[in-house]
Amino acid sequence: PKKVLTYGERSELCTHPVTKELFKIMHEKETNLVVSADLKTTKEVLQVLKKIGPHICMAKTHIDIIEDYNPEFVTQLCEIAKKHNFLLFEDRKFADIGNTVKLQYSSGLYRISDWAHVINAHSVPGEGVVKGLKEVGLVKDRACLLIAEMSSLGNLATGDYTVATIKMAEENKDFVVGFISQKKLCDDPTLVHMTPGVKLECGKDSLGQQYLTPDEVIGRRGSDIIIVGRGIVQAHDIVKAAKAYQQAGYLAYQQLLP
Ligand code: 5FU
Repeated sequence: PKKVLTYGERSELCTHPVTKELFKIMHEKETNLVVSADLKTTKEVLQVLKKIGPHICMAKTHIDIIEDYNPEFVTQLCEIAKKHNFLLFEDRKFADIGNTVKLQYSSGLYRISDWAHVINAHSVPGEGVVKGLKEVGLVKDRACLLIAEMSSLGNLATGDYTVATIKMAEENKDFVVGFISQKKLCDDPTLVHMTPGVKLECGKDSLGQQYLTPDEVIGRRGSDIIIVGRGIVQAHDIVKAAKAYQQAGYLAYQQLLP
């Protein structure tokens, strides 16, 4: 069996600045937790991130959920990220032709490429989606994850679709740094696997979301990062919840090490 590398070792192997930084943060802060801050006001998002910043390696946003969006919000978001040493991931799920995603990434109200270290894309349009995003992101040292699998019931990102997505990532490693997936999909230690649909107890919501535990995701399925939304942001004590997910995710990782 292959030797499992530490986050520190993987950081050194990475040539992309974003994964190099991400694995370094994971190593130094001892966390493989990404929080999904799916809240409707700028105030709530900032409050949550100020509180749980020490426990996460990255914050995931859906910027189009926010009702009182303003550019000052992004300035504050960046300040908190810098202060607590975590990266920003906009879960935009780009899924159009190259020319359109290029505009969606750089322009409009949100100017995502100005502040998000990481974005993601569906592979369904074909390689043009990556090529378009790359034209904006590459010069800014940004990174992209491809959605190779989803957590939701009955999703179509399976089988040959997943295999073709892995190939698309491997062929665009200057910009694509890994996957949104439900398990480890390839052995390249410089590619990162990030898994949403995580709670301390497995189960589902009423709209098809399916949850796995940190131990299952990291320990058994070999993914690198747990993405947790409601498990943290809807908890009675969000700091306590963030600590619990940080601990569960990191323990599962440590148990894999030689
Ligand atoms: F690509 C995916 C996926 O396959 N499943 C997801 O749940 C993305 N997500 C996102 O992760 C989703 O849009 C939410 O922002 C988050 C999960 O939130 P939860 O509250 O932990 O269910």
